[in-house]
Amino acid sequence: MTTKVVYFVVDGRDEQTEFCSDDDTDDLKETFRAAAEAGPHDILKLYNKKGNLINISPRLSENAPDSRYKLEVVAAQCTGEHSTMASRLGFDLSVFDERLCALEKKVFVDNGDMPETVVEMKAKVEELKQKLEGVEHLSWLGLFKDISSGTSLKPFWDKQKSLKKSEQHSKRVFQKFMSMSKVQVTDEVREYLHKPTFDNWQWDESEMLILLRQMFIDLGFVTRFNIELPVLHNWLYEVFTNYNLVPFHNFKHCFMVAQMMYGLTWLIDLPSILDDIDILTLITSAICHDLDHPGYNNAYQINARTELALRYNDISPLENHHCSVAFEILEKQHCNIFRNLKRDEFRRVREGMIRCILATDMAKHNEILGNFKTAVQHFDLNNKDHKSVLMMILIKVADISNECRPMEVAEPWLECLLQEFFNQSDLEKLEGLPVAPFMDRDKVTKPSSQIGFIKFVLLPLFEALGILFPKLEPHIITPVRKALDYYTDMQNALEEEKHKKESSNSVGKHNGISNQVNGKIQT
Ligand code: BYE
Ligand code: ZN
Repeated sequence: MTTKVVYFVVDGRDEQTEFCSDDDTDDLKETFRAAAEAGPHDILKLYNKKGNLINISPRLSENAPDSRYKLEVVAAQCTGEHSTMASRLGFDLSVFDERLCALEKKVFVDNGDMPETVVEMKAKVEELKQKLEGVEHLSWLGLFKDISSGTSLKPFWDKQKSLKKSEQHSKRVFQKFMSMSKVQVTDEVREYLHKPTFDNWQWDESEMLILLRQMFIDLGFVTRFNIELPVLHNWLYEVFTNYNLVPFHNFKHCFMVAQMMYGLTWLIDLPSILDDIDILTLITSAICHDLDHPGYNNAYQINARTELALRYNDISPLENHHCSVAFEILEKQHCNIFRNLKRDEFRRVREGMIRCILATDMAKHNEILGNFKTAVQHFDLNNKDHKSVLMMILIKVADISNECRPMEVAEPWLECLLQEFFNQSDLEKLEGLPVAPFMDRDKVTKPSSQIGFIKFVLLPLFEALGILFPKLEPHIITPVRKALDYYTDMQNALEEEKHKKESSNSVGKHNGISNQVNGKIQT
């Protein structure tokens, strides 16, 4: 075993190191890294006197102080989309953090006391971490341009592509759908499909296509409007492929809204108060109401000045888009379920669908509910405006009705919604756009979001509809009140847990809330 000494210069400083020929290469690199004050992701380059790049290894030849090697540090390249600003800057604070923690432990065990320097170092790392987190959202100012140029985040439209279903997946669903299309749906399932307690999580997408087809058959649309079955299949499949792979506003959400509309149709016996064109309008609107949703809401579209916001001048960009895609699909004759409608019938369906789909913009909520409450006072089905606002309320109710469902059905939907919201707020932080507090993963919990939403949005809306249709009370109002109790209990349990943690003097950064989205609350 021979001991070697090498001399080198780094950053204008003279340094030297001693090592053994059978030392570990990584250990030696670590020594050089320390001498260069480099981070774990930095690239080290060692040059000899001739300016040739040489390998850092224990086989490195010894040299003399007057023929020093030259050590250079190159900031690490950032290729990952998810890399933080810290790692883009060439160091990863979490590694320092981990190392310090290990050091802290060791020192504490060995010494029984914490040296001032370690405490100081920890505070420094924490301070630096916070500073970086604090400016990370300012990336849009271009402050970090040179660091991230060429390697930075993918542009928005690139991300969009990945939201699209793969052809392979879509084709498999279509094949399964077609292979089942001759199969009879049992009376039991047809009956179950009428109920707001229907559990979507038990069915796959091709089965949902079959069930949507069944709704068209059982409502008598296929015969009444002379809809050819192959056209219905093509249309349903086209609708399916035009829903994106986003956590919430996906094809399953479309199915659930359509199924709730279908359930309401039977529960309040809509055919006795509306004509078949109106019911066709309602069910078709429900199926089309979120077509091609990108998973980011109108506020994002407007603030980020997306193509959609530009096209629709900030006026309900998403809802205008959903509706436009719906009619683009219907323009293809092999998908046009309305192709045998009379000109006047088509005109009415189109007008109605545009009205219903645009009514799903929650920015219009108070206006629509206000109009409905006024109409309810002396409701008259012969009044066109009354009928129109009733249809708008029905699609709105179906759209946000998850909490009417049994808890096992509703709660995963809330998790999907929060996931979509968190994805948006993460992107907004990254792009330096305004973030709505209800979307912020640091501010929102399942109960905190639902308690207010149920009290101030769901109950007033459902109760207004309940005045016109008292029969609905046990189906939509009672379960929502139960959901309110459920989330109130959850809130209390969370508060208690927080207090317990605080009193046992282990106040940490995590309050157990952020875990909720993926896991169930532990009480
Ligand atoms: C709404 C608007 C857009 C998309 F964060 C979805 F508390 C919704 F505000 N929906 N749909 C169902 C909902 C629900 N929003 C909320 N709860 C629902 O059950 C509240 C939200 C989680 C939040 Cl309104
Ligand atoms: Zn929707």
